[in-house]
Amino acid sequence: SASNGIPEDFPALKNDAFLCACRGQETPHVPVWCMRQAGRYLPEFRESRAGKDFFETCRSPEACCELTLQPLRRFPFDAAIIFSDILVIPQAMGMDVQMVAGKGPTFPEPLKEPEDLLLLKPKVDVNKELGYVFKAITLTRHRIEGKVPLIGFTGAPWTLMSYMIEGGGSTTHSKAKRWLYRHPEASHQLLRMLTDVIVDYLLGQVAAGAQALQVFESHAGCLGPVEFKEFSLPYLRDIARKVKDQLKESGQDVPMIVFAKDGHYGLEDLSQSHYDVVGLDWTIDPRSARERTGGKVSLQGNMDPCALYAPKERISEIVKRMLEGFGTRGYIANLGHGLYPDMDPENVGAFVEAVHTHSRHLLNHK
Ligand code: 1CP
Repeated sequence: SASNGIPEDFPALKNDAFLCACRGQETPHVPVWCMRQAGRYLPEFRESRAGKDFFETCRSPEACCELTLQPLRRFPFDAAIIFSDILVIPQAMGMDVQMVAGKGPTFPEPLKEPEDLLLLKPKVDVNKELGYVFKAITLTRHRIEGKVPLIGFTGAPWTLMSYMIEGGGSTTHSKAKRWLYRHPEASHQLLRMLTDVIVDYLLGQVAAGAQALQVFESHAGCLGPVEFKEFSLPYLRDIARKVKDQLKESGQDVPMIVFAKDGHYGLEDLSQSHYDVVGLDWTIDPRSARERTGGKVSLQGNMDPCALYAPKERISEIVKRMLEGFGTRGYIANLGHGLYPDMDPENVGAFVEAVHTHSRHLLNHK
């Protein structure tokens, strides 16, 4: 197995459009996937998850595999993302995290003061603490039968730090931001600890079979440009550098995507941070995103998820305009954030079809 250093014999990849687009290569159509494509908007997902604890599900490779494959049975997505959660990392570091129905992830004992850093494991053995994710990835990579590539992911250090201090979702993130202003050194210490675990975690995912990696900086938007440059960007860069350098040693190159939600002030910097792809939320205009990233990276995004509430014809028009804005090369269609539980699966199908149809048309008439 991968953990013995012997590569797994995985089925051959049949659709490489997503991986080609990550690398800026020409593709027959623009590839498309959706953040949270494995989720509660699918009745089969709700059925599989019914009555089961969220993190228990995350610890079951069979369950994660099934949930990852569900959206692929319905829609011709060009990539799959492994079912898991970003908060498995704080758990691996020794924190208790529960998924509370109607409330979301909750930490009964969040970090309060810098002394609390002593409660975290100083060294995390990712094979021991997160081996269940690696098993899920290996199993899923086999069961996907080479249909599409499998994406692994992690939360970025700042986003994970904010959950560990807030104790759950937050609108202001004021408890976590208090640390940045009041305890900058302890903040850097925590961000460094997280970065080290994340690097090992991503390398473990690749060894297990992940064919691309996405780093979610979901809480970039509550930082300003100055705080972003100090507390987010250096760690995002360090992660990509270390993962890429390590992989290079064994002759591997796995595309990496950074998604800093609402972090448009950091777009130029993000496009020069060793990532192959920059993911965008819907608050950025496609053409200006292209100009500001100057062809240095591929782009991913960025339809407003709420556009999926529109009638199908309107979705098709919105997709067409988005494709014209980004162009068909070095582009991966996606939403600007995840799907919501009340979205109609049929409209998700209409989105995917519109991307494929319009992009094929644009590519054939160049
Ligand atoms: O039982 C359930 O279905 C609960 C809903 C749910 C799901 C489907 C949660 C709770 N996590 C997940 C899976 C998940 N989480 C995936 C799976 C694969 C896919 O995308 O199809 C991924 C990539 C994540 C990543 C994740 N978890 C992020 C980053 C992406 C983003 O949304 O910005 C974040 C911030 C989380 C935390 C989290 N987990 C779950 C919820 C409701 C939240 C957000 C809490 C909050 O801040 O309010």
